[in-house]
Amino acid sequence: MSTIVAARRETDVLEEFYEEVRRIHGRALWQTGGASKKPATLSYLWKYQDYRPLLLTAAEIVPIELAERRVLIMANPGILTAWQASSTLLANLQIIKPGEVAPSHRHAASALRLIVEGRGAYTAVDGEKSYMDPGDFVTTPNWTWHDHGNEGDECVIWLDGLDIPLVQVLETNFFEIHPDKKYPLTQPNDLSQRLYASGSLRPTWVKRNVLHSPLLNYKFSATYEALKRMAEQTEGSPYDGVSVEYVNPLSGGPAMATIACFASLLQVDQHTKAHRHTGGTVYHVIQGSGRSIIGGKIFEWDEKDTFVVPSWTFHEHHATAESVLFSYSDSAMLEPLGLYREEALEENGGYQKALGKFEPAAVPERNVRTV
Ligand code: 1HN
Repeated sequence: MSTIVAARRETDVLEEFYEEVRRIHGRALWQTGGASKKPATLSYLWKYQDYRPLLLTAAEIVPIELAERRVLIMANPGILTAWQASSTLLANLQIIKPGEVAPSHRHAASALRLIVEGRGAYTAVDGEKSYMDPGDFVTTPNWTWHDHGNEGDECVIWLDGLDIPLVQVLETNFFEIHPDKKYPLTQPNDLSQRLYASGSLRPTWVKRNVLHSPLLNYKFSATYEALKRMAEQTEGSPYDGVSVEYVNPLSGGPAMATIACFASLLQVDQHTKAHRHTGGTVYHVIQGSGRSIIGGKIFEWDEKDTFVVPSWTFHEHHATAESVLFSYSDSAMLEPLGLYREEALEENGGYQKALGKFEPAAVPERNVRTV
């Protein structure tokens, strides 16, 4: 028998074997590509100037009763669900008009708000109400009742971050609507700020809760002041500038079990070095302007823009004005699971060679459902 015929026989035998495995809903591991599959999260940037007019239009034409939460999703075009910013996190913009209430509900997913513009809106979480100002970072830990309202005279817009994709993958997603529009207020407004905002003084009568921060609202005024005070003495991290984590004041751990949140101050013309780490990270520009090089591509950002750095992707920031970047990431979970790793770029003095500029992805066909 010729070697060619023998080889063909062997191929036929293998094909037949794979077909038999498929018939029992199996796959041969060595045929799957396994761990070498590329992650789907793309480095991506959403411009606030694109979103703002559409949010204002939504406020005109979509009643809050219909939407429950009037939210536009910033969807990563690399991910087929078409509703998540990274493999584990959502990034949305929510608008609420004067006089409106987004009714009380709770879910297994953890959520955060970063206020983008407008004053006079509040979030109430498990009976405590807090009014929110631009730049404030507000926690909604998982399974807490929360409603939002706008008691001011202008529209209020904020960034919502949620870990729903993670909770869905774990098949642990629960959701409940409260029978009342507003959950009853059972605490003085901003009690948690009085108890915990000092950070270094722990009320002794309160039990430690390591799962999530008891502080509802981390005021921007206090965060900014702390960052400026630090920046008088240090340049901070070579990769993130003067960067702080919003921690749980009772444990020193992340603000929420699944989401770690940070604020970084970059000086005019500060250019951080490139590093990469596990943990997909969503950045939001509280103030300032500049560019980040992410995976070799230049992303130009302005105030209120949002961008995502996928896990294990080199990134560095170059501020062209004094800038404050808010960020949140799934890294909170990674360290306890032994999955956190970090690496500095060695070559080229620690800076990436930019290979081009970010371009928005092509828009898919209308109404193509890709879920
Ligand atoms: C949600 O409950 C809120 O409570 C915002 O404000 C955005 C996106 C997906 C699912 C639930 C909120 C959300 C959300």
